[in-house]
Amino acid sequence: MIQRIKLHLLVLAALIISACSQKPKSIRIAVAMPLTGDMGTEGQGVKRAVMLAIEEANASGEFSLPLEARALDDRADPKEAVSVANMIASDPSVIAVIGHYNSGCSIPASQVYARANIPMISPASTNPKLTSQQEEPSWTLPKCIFRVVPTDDVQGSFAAEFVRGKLKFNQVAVIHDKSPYGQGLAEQFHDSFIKNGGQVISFDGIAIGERDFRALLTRIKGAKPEGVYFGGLYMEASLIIKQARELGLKAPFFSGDGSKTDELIKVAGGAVEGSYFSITGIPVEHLPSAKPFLEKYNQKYPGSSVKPFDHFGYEATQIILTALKQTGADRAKLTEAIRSMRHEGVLGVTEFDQKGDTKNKIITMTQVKNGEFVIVN
Ligand code: ABU
Repeated sequence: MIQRIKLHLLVLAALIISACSQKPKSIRIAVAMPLTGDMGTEGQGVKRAVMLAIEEANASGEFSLPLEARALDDRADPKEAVSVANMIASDPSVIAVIGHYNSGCSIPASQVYARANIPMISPASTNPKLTSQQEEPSWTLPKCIFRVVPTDDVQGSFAAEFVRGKLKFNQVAVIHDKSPYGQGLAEQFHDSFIKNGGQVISFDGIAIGERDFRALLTRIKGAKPEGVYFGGLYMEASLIIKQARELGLKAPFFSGDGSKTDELIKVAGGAVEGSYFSITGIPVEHLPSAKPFLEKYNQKYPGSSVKPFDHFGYEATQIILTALKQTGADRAKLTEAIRSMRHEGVLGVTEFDQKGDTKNKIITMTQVKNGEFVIVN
């Protein structure tokens, strides 16, 4: 009996030694996005862009091991995002993460990645806290959180200055979806609009997933705002615009980068005509440096329209691949290489500041005209 136990222990030890000494057969980059639900359309776009970059890298012959994307669905749910982050952190073949999409997911997940010193680059999350938390005295983890999009303090102020300074509106109503992104952006807009001499006549929160906004919109209509600003995502934005127009609330509608997608036009239809949406960066179709990306994307994915954050996802992947060429597959070394990188690619030049934010601060205002987003500022 004792002999048999000894034999089993020996076999077990041999298996463990063999597993530990096995060289990885591939290098993985995780893509943590909402891949289902309302936001699934947007996350799937980023996933397509990341896979395109990885396919090109494999074809280049510049990497010693095959590269793979490991895509995981966070369902735009913060709890699911943390669960996904734990799965990623415990996969030794994952060297970096592209994600998450929603700030409400990125912020809690980032702490999991930091504990494992896995570099994370968000292509879409714009709440300032995602990176600024790394500057807090209580932050003792590696500073491995980055993003390639400008933050909501920049975007909220830009939108408020447009509404107040360019359109000369005096009084607006503000609605938000109570998420870190939506509420944060609405607060930035609110503060900047008031700082510029405007008046915010109401400030209300709705819930993501809510479908009937008529009671709130009826109250707002009674207050006669010159404009309505919404901080949140495209599904709620579409329904708010539709229901506002049905109720005869005709004041122009404004929102941000979480609402600006062709899905909004599909849901809201003609009701969205004339509405304004600020976006991070320059629309991809107007970006000369993104022309090769667009051609390759359209060739690989015929029939799939490029979503607003796809080129950011592609660029984030290129940054990781450039770092990988410099350092090899070492999470900590990759973080340092990304931090000091000057990357020239689809977005032009990307460099990161102390916090891990891109130094690019461009915001563009678009307006829906004849069913298309047109640049107006
Ligand atoms: N920035 C657009 C929406 C994603 C987010 O920050 O939650």
